[in-house]
This record gives sequence, structure tokens and C-alpha cells, in this order.
Amino acid sequence: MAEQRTIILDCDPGHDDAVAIMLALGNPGIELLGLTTVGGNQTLEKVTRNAQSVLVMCGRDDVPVHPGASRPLLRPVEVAEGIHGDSGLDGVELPEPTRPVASPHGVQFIVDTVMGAEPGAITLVATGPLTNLALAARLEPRIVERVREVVVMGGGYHEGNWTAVAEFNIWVDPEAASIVFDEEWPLTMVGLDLTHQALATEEVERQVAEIGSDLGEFFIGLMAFFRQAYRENQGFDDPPVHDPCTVAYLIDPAVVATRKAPLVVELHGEHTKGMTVADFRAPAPDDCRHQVATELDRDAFWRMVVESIRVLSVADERR
Ligand code: PIR
Ligand code: CA
Repeated sequence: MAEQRTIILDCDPGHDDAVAIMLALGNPGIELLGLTTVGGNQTLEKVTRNAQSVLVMCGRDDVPVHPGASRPLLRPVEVAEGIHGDSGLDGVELPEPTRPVASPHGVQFIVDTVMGAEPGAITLVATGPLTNLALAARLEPRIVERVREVVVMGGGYHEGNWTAVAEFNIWVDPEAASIVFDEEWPLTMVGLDLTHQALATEEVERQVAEIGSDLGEFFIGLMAFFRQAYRENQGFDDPPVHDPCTVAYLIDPAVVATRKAPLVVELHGEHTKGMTVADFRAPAPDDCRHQVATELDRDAFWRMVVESIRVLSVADERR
């Protein structure tokens, strides 16, 4: 286990974002300061509400939700309705938010939090399009040297899911992704090469069912919808639960093997727009700031996720 990591989770819930929130809240290795939301899987309005509902389900509505950017820097809004449904979190009943959203704007919250903490204290985790992180780096460039690390679910060095070579989060706002990848902070790309190993099997669902809690049922409802969507749209038997892989990497880096490689985002290719290009030609230079996630310890990963749901369920019973 690594030391505790203090994070802001920038997300667009989203079935797998919801699981990332559960893991961040249920594992003692993570201190979650707040959620910022970004238009992606669904509109900003919907994903923000979803984030609030997930916090209510986790018994943690004390965590602030700061809405961020509603649209990409340059391109039109594109949502993943075919995968996440009309609400962005179809398959479960979503409890009403118990608290209003927080101010300031998500981008300002990122800036204020990073500037208000010790240098190297805050890690930024992004599980949606990178619009908020790009805007934060432009609003206050000094955050870049103060952030400990940026961990992104997005891209892939061999795989795409929205086009043959582009992953959704990068595809939606490639210019923002390019800004975030080009800044001088250390960046770990947890791309599809890694997250396609994180399949929610029926065995995983059985373990969650055994917990016998409302949150467990919520997870199972989410995964049932996600599985069906992935069967119909992507030819998978079990759905890959992308986003919590970022959090798992921070909890215990041994669970996610990485390799250093310089990364850039393709902005202009006729067929390759939104592709993340990794340079594996030679051993990466020592000062390489980029690394890609390569291999997941699946058993350890799912143990963590199931345990976090158990921890949150027990805390809920006590309330
Ligand atoms: C988008 C997603 C998941 C699957 C598809 N097909 C499209 C969302 C997830 O929330 C994750 O963050 C990322 N975007 C995976 O592409
Ligand atoms: Ca997401």
C-alpha cells in the first residue's frame, strides 16, 4: 500500500464513474476533497445530479460537488447515451440530491484547492473529458508545478472505443486533452489497454450481492445496464469498468503496471483525431513525465472495489 493520497475527482457519472466514486470513498488510502463535473457521458446537468445521487447512495453527501464545464473547448457536445442511457446512469433509481451543488465553479475549485494546499499535496484524477483540467491550467498556470500527479482515464495506445483509434473522453475534447498532456505535470494515462481488463464478471456481482446492502444492489443495477449496453454496442460479454482503475492505481500502484512513454494527442488526423500516440521506440528518457498503464492485477482490483462497497454499506447501517 502507498501513503494516503488526497484527490479531486473530475468526472461525468456515468456507470463506471459511479464505481470510481465508491472506491475513492470506501478505501482508506484516498482522501476525496470534492467532485468536479464535466459534460461528457451526459449533459453537465445530468452528470452533476448523478454525482450527487451517488454520494447520497454512499452516505457521503458531505462531499461537495462543483459543476464545471458544460461543453468542450472547440467541438460540439457529444454524449454517450447509447452506453449510459438517457439519465447517464440508467438501470437504477437515483435518489434525490440532499444538498445543493457547491460553489465556486469546478475549475475555480480545482485552482483554489491546489493553490491552497502544500506543493505536491493534491492529485487530480480525471474520468471524463479533460475540459476542466485544461481550463484550470490556463486559469492559474502555477497549479501545474504544484499538482502531485494527474491520473487520467482516457485514450489507449492500442485501442479505441469511440472510433477505431480514439477513446471517448479524449475524442469529446481532444484540444483540452492536448493541453493537459502537454503541461509539465507528471501524467499517468490509464487507457483502454488497461481498463478493458477490468471486466465486471458475474462472479464480481455475486460477491457484491453477498454484502446484501442497498449500495450493493445499486452497483448490481448499474452493472446490469452497463453489461447490456456493452453487449449491444461493443461486443463485450462483461462490461469494462474503466474509471475506478485510476483510483486503484493511487491506492496501490502494484495493482496497475505502468510503462514510461512520451504521449501526444492527435488533433488533425483525417482518421485518427482524438488518438493518443505513445512513443515506445526506445527506452523513455529519465525525465519522461508520461506513463501508460499496461496491466491490471484483476483479482486485487476487484477485491478493492468489493471491499469499498462493503465498508460504505456497513457505515450506512450504523447511521
Ligand atoms: C464512454 C464511456 C464508456 C464507454 C463508452 N463506450 C463510452 C465513458 C466512461 O465513463 C469512461 O470514463 C470512458 N468514457 C471510457 O471511454
Ligand atoms: Ca467517465
